[in-house]
Amino acid sequence: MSIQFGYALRHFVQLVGSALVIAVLSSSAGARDFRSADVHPGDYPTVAAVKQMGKLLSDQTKGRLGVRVYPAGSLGTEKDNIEQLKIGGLDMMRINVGVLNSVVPETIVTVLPFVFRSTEHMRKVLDGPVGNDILAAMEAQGLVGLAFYDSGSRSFYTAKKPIKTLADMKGLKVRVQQSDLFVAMIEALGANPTPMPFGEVYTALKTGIVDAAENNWPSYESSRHFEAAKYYSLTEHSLAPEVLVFSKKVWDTLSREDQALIHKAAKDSVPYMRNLWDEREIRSRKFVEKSGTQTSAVSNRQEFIDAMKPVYAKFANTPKLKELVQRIQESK
Ligand code: BDP
Repeated sequence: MSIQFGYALRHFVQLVGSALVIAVLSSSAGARDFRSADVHPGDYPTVAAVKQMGKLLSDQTKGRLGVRVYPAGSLGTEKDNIEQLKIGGLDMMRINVGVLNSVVPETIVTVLPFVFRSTEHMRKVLDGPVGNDILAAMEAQGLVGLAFYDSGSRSFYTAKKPIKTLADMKGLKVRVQQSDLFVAMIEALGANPTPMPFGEVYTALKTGIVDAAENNWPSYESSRHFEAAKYYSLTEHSLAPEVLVFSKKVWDTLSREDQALIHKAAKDSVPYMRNLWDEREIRSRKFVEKSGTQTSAVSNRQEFIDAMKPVYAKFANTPKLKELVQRIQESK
């Protein structure tokens, strides 16, 4: 037997073997666990909430349907997950809207700087008709939007010195999500954006590839970015939420009843998530401040608001997006 043939045979046996394992696992007791991806670790509020969604679904169907979360980026980056979802190689994902901006333009309006006046305003908008319209817009892109989760507010953190004024942003190398809107926001502040996946940020900060990044308290804490960038400056420039998205390819194979149950379980996990979130924001902040993080306010938040305004015209650039922005702003 030639070496190549031996190798090919072994490879074939391995493939058949793993296919059998998957078949056996997925046929156990007739139960079906939808696979859901998340970049955060097991104890993060988004992961815990998707597990809760799975529990609700399993209770409703007496164990026939459930959700299995693959945490900590074990199924790849968020960008990879979008592609996997589109082809039906993955059933579900919990993802930040930022990465969806180029795929579903309607998500842009939820990322725009300072578009939400408060957490309350954001929750109200996303729970209402505007939120539903954005979720519905995903369908045209092969995605089924199920529900929004909170992600708090994003602020900048830096390795060398705190950001106190807009001038401090000048020339700073800032990591952003892989989103053109985030890139433009950083440019509008006079800094240099570097888009990269979440999993690469810790090393980028540690090695000086970037000087800064921006995120909410829980992500800053759980990713241990606080070890590499100890100045956290409260710009609170975006409340870009999290979203639960199902693969339309897979969705279309399910009965209407099962689709409704999945939808309901997702929606019902939202209050559970928000409780975890509110508690975690406080805990994460306390933890990092105890570990050396120095938090400061910016001296004039208005200069950040004014500097970032031009991105509205550039990104909310269709009648549909303009209308969504207006509805957000008019919502009390
Ligand atoms: C976190 C989001 C996560 C993003 C990450 C990022 O929960 O989905 O991947 O930010 O900045 O807040 O990439």
